[in-house]
Amino acid sequence: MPLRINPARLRADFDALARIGAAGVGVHRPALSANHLAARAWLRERILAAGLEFRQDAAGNHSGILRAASPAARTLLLGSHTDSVPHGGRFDGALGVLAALEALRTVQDASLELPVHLEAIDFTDEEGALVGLLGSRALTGALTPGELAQPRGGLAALRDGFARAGITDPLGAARPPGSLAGFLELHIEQGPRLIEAGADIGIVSAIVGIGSFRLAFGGRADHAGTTPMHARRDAGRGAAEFMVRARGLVTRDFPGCVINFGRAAFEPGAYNIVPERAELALEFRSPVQAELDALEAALLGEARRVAAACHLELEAVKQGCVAPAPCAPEARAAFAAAADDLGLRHIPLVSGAGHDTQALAAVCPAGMIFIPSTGGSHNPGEFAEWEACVNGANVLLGAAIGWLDR
Ligand code: HGY
Ligand code: MN
Ligand code: MN
Repeated sequence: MPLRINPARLRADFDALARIGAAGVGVHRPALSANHLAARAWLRERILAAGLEFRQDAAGNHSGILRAASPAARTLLLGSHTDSVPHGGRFDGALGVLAALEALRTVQDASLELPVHLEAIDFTDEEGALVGLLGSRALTGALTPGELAQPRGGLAALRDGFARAGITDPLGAARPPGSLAGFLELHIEQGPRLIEAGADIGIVSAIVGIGSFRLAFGGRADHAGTTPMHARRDAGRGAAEFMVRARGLVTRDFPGCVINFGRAAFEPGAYNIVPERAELALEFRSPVQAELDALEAALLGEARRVAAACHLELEAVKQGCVAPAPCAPEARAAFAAAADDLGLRHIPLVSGAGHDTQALAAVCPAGMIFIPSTGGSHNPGEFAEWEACVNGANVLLGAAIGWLDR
């Protein structure tokens, strides 16, 4: 009889974690906030209560470890993230961390001897409240001093978060090359495709690349009543025109891509002052690096044209860029075999969301699965049926064990 997780134990953990930083039906646990640190303290307690080894690395990544007999064994990582977007959902990331912990407990309960150390990990700042994929890219050695010097969440937020969490040198989290046997992640789909296809499991084939810029249009503060319309250098007008034209550019010329302006801020920000400065948080995504590069160039060119037409200055500061990543064939095969063993219908999917898996893919075979979810995501209403969560956790467990037999 293949191993199965303990649904009641997983459910108890899921409900307990969802109460930490709860905001309505969702959660508000931005990376390294007090709510997030409370969630991590709870996770540490659950890891120790399970009799597993607890580890916190230099980037704050929290892990439970089930050691192999041989100290020289490599590590198979399972996990995701417990940080959330502001006022997000209770499934995004959390399900993957708890399913990983449940997989370790199930293997331990069965006294299964594995040839690898099995590690359930909660990566720091997956969502980018500070840097984005901070913990996973620190663990793989990809995080750079430059990213820490110019974090997309701002230096003050990064410093305050690190101070709260006692993180002093996140670059020290890099694992020795070759020490990782692989990485597997369970996540909700955060979109409609699995439900539309009537599938139980999405086996991710590739994960989009993500570029982000802080754009600022610079004009001149003026009286909103006495300054003739033709005489204004209105930074707000530049930002507004660019947002509309950028969306048109993507839908017309880059149909496989997406773009988002998550924040717009005008300064000085009064009803009766023509805005002097307009700052935009720009993010864009493509599953293909060359297309991501071409889209970046097209967007910056459009921003320059708008600035010139509106007699404005333009400041464009790159806030990070994560490469698209294919998922490892051996991970995809292990997930497919595990889903087949469970009689679950699976389809391949490209991920439009970024995930820690794409960071790990740079240093070891990495892959992930989705379960169907409704209510969108990055909002409190994201939801997954509990049966789907249990299916996903069992596929994660089955793939981890099956991986080692391959
Ligand atoms: O933004 C993303 O795609 C992920 O949820 N961090
Ligand atoms: Mn996530
Ligand atoms: Mn997310």
